[in-house]
Amino acid sequence: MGSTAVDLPHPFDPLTLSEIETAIATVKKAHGDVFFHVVSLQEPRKAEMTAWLAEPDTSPRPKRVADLVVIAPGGKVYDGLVDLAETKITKWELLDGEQPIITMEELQLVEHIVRKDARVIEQCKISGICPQDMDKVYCDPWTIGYDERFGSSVRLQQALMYYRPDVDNCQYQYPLDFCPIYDADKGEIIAIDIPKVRRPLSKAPALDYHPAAVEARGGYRGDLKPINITQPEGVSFRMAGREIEWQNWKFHIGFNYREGIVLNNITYNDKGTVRPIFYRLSLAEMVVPYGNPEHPHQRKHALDQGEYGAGYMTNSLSLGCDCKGSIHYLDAHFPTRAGGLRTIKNAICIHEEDAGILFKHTDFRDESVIVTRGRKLIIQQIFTAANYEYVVAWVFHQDGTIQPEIKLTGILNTYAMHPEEDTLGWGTQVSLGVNAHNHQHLFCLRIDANVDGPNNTVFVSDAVPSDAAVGSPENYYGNAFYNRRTKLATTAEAMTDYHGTTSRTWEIANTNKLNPLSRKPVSYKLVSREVPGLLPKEGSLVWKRAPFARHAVHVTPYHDDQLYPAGKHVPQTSGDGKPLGLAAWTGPGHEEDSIDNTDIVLWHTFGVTHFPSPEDFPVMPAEPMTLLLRPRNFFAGNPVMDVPPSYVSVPSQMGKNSSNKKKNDANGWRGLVDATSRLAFGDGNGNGNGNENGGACCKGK
Ligand code: ABN
Ligand code: CU
Repeated sequence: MGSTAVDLPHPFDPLTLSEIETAIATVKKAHGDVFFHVVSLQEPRKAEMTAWLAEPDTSPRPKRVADLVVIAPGGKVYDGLVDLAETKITKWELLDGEQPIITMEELQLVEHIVRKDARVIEQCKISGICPQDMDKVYCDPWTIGYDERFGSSVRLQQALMYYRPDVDNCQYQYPLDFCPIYDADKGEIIAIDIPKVRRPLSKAPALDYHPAAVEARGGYRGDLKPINITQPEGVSFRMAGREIEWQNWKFHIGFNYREGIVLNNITYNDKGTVRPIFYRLSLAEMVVPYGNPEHPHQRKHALDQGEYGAGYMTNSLSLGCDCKGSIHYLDAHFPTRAGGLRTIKNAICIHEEDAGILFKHTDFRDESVIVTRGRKLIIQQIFTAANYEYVVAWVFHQDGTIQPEIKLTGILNTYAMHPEEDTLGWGTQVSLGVNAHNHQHLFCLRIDANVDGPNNTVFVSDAVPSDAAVGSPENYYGNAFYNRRTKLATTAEAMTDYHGTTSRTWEIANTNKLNPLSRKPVSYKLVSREVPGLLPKEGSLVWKRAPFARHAVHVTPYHDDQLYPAGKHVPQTSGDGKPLGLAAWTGPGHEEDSIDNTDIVLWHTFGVTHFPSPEDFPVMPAEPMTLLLRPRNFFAGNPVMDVPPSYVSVPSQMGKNSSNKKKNDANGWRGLVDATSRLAFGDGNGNGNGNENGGACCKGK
């Protein structure tokens, strides 16, 4: 029977430190010392979990299970499961030619090896670096991606090389032109890729972003006054463990090594009825393909989540810097590779922000007005994928909208450039001697839908003109247009792309339930406008390895464990042979799988194509990408009319009789005017910049 003990982790909670410890001890007891690449929650099977969520007091509580990936001596890779209550290994499967996620510990070994390798020292000399300066040579070791010369069985990394003459220099401004390849099993460099045309080390002066460098170039701007965010009465959300409640929303905040933040069991309380919307939301994978055709840059297409892990790379966030205001933090716990424990403090921050105007209307006849300010709830993490930072925010709005947002900042991936070199259009000189190659940042959002229940259907929605000709009886004046909704009934039909010209959106609908007014199915609409197609061609390495990037939308019937759209073990996949991830779930034998009125997962790939420019260097101002999951025909009306207005006056109060207006002030209808807001430059009559009446919008006095 289900337990309600408060000290038990919620079934969606990430593994606790002691659960990670138990899983590791169980494996060590059976198999001795191995390297732990993954020790993470195997999320409960959905059928069990939904039964428990519906009846937590009477349904069995889902078991706590650890999902493990280890490398045993001899480079043998195992996928395992440990039943934590029973301390029992329930699965132990030897993998053939698959490489688990790379850990930061593995990456950090490579730099030391590279510096001591005679062939690397020789190449540095050719580039113009003396052997005694090898301590100034650095590398960003990337998984090799895939290289047909070496295959998948040997664990390999490619070392992207840089020179950093001063330890405080921007790491990416003196790239070197050769690329050593590191064999992780042997612990040595086994090859070096050397370009046909050499690009010696740039002699350009350093361009840095640290304080001394900024001071040397004129210093920091001095005209910024503080902005403080105050919440004198605290926050408006409540946490029970990792479950949050805010403005009718309720959901669970999980976190794992790979996807980072995972949101589960997202519901909205619609005037007393708790309505399910999404069973699970996460950023499931991403890929950053680079567009320079010269060998070996085809290997540069980081699948950062499957290869390195958005959880493993996550930052410890700090108050007032990464997030301002009243912040609630959650930590993340992981294994070390050797089987220890590590904690990333403040891995997730949770806070509210003002969201601008929620709604407003002024009656132009009498200037009666209603203005209501909105606020948003933000669940955020930031991860550092070597040179780049990704700020991932899950933004919840009061009106039922969820807005995933990713900001891109950090430093460009760079390559050496000869002073006379033409970038041939494949990149841009962003600083003297620094070529930043064209690339894309494509993210795959996994939407496990539950719109008023598990049985959902996706429609592609296009704004189109009437088919009828101008002058025809149906469209005599030619002005008719409508919303064409096309049902996606099978996985094959669901592979769809974005069209800006038809304002294309995708509707996740529950066709079993109609809105009482519009008579349309209740739905959540995916509104996403930054949806570049994958630019590397069909058949290219990245096209094969990142099947999710081939279309803006894929839809699959739900199956437990179908979580990773480029496969579970991503390093060194070729994309040939056994199809992986979405290529398997939508490929041969599955094209006709029904996604009509059933439990479905929608996979959405969005992002940006980045043609670098000097403004992006030496560190990039953050570039946001965003999309919306919006209720459409979901509510029976505007769901936020009960949010207290900041100011309201009604026509009957707006007569010329000023005493009437005063009375209206006293009755409180003006609402919750922000008493800390002030006129920026006084009131225009030479008075100071205070406003005792609480801000510029108190015009009903
Ligand atoms: N972007 C590729 C990457 C991520 C983390 C560490 C090394 C390389
Ligand atoms: Cu970029």
